[in-house]
Amino acid sequence: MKNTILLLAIFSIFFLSINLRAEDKWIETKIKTTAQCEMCKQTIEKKINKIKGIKHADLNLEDKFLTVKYNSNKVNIDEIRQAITKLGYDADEMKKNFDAYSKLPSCCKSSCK
Ligand SMILES: [Cu+2]
Repeated sequence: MKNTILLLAIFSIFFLSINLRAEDKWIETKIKTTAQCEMCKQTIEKKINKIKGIKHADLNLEDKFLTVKYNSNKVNIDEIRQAITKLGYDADEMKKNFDAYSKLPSCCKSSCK
C-alpha cells in the first residue's frame, strides 16, 4: 500500500513537471532600436541571444526592429529592452544608457546619420 502511494506520488510529480514545461509561453515580438550598422546588429544580437529564455533575436537593419522570441516565464520584455539600452541603444520608449552610448564607435551613434 505504501509503495502504491509512493508510486502514485512519483507519477503525479512526473506528469506535473511535463505540464509545467508545456506551459512555457513563447512570445515573438518586435523592439524598435537605434541600431545603425552591421556592428550594432552583431552587438545587439549577441547580447540578447545570451539572455536566458531567449530563443532567437534577429535585427533588421532596414527598419531597425529587433525581432525577438522569448519565454515569458523566464524573461520579460522590459528586461530585454533594458539589456538593449545598456548597450547604448534605444529600445522602444526606453532611452539608451548614455555612458554606453558615448563609448560606441562613431559609426554606431544615431546622431551622426
Ligand atoms: Cu554600429
